[in-house]
Amino acid sequence: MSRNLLILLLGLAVTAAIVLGALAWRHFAGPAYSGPAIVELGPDPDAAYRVIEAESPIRPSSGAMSIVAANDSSGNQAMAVPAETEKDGGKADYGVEGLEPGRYRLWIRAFWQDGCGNSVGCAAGNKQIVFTDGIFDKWHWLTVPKQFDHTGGDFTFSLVRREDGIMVDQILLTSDAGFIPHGIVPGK
Ligand SMILES: [Ca+2]
Repeated sequence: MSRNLLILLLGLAVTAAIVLGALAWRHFAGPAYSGPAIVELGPDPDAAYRVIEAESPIRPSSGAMSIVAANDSSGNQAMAVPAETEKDGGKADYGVEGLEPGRYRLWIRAFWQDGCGNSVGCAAGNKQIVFTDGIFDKWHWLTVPKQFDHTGGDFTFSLVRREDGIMVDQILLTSDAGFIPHGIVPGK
């Protein structure tokens, strides 16, 4: 083997190690979040996709709704109503700046403890919807059939306590009606 070929092969090996190392770091480190994390993503260039970390409300949450450490969640944190909390009420407020006009669908990545802890309300203006389903003890995305129209500009909404024993990791607002999120939605 010639000396030049050896140097070339060594160079390729070092480059591959650096690339693989960077990919592994990205995979394990996950997206870096600081403050209210609102990111853009999605396959449809004409649609809006906004992701909010549930543990990043625009003001401190109230009542029994509080930020908790959570395995397998984005940022390792979630907004929760801890099981058997003795606190009353519970609300967390969120805001998205400059949301594009359109018809939107709201998704949440939730973890329900059981059939007595499997719902959370979401209020925007004078409207309220309820997220609930029968998938327990695992993170999953869920939505509601109803979409809403936004005329453009800032959009604010709240998660509202209904039951205890629930956690919400991420919230997704999208004007892509057919988009179905899976797993942790990446930031950038
Ligand atoms: Ca989170």
